[in-house]
Amino acid sequence: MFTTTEYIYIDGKFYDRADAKVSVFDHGLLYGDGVFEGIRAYNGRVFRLDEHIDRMYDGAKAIMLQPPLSKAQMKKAIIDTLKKNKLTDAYIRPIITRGVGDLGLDPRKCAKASVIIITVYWGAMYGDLYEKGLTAVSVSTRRNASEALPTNIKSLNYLNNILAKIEANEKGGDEAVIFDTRGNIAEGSGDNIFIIKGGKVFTPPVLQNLNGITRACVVELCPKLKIPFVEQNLGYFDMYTADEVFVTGTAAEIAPITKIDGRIIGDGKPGPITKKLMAAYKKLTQTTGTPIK
Ligand code: PXG
Repeated sequence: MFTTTEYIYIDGKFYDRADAKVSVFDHGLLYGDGVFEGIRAYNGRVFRLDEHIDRMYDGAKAIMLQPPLSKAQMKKAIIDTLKKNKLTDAYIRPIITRGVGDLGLDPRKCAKASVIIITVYWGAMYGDLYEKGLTAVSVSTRRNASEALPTNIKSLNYLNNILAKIEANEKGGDEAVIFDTRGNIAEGSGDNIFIIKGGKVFTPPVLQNLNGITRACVVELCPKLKIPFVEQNLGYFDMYTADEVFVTGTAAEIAPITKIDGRIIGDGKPGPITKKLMAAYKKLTQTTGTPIK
């Protein structure tokens, strides 16, 4: 999936992969104290760059983390890193950590936040599964409640999602379906979930999950393609009896799910509405975005 890259940005300097290191006293490592993003560049353009940076800075604000760069400086640093690595199609991982502190939790000990930008060449995440469909399994791990840690903060604390992924792996699924503590479908381990029934597209609201940027693209595309779209809470029954199911994410893009907990979805192949949305999303990623040059 990932290939080696030459240069990694850390606090204004570029380092070779082997020399790109952070302090063991960085609270990003010690406590998962920080925020990150997953962004993609297609065809020489960074897709939805402003939306990703806005989400990262909103998350930083929510955890009282002062980014050392303005949004404009962060975007420039991302573009510069892509240029330095001569990348036109890439996965981009900007990270803001709380920075170097001591062994106590108190973030006041961390004088300055750190910025890391990793860029790598990236192709399709799920290979031939875009044609075959993925197998999903519901997991016992619940999405951490937003009342405990707002799920809209894309923080460096991903253990909740990793536990879901481990469980999906153990159960032989490509992706997990995570429920919230109220019993509604929340999302996948790294993607949002949609179902289609009777020609309508449904997805849960963005309260107990991440407000996905790919999700927002689907919400935007539905009216353009004259597909009715409904945001509402969903449960097991809705998912098992759906005509089509798909997940969305920057890494996964739009990926069809054709089997969930042993139930075959629709006729077991990616359905027509999912395919229509996949084609429209592909066109969007190939033709829009912030130019790298
Ligand atoms: N929910 C969660 C929990 C996520 O982490 C999404 C939804 C989709 O959001 P976007 O904005 O990308 O449409 C994500 C995406 C991975 C991976 O390896 C995925 C994400 C982060 C890191 C890794 O699949 N986030």
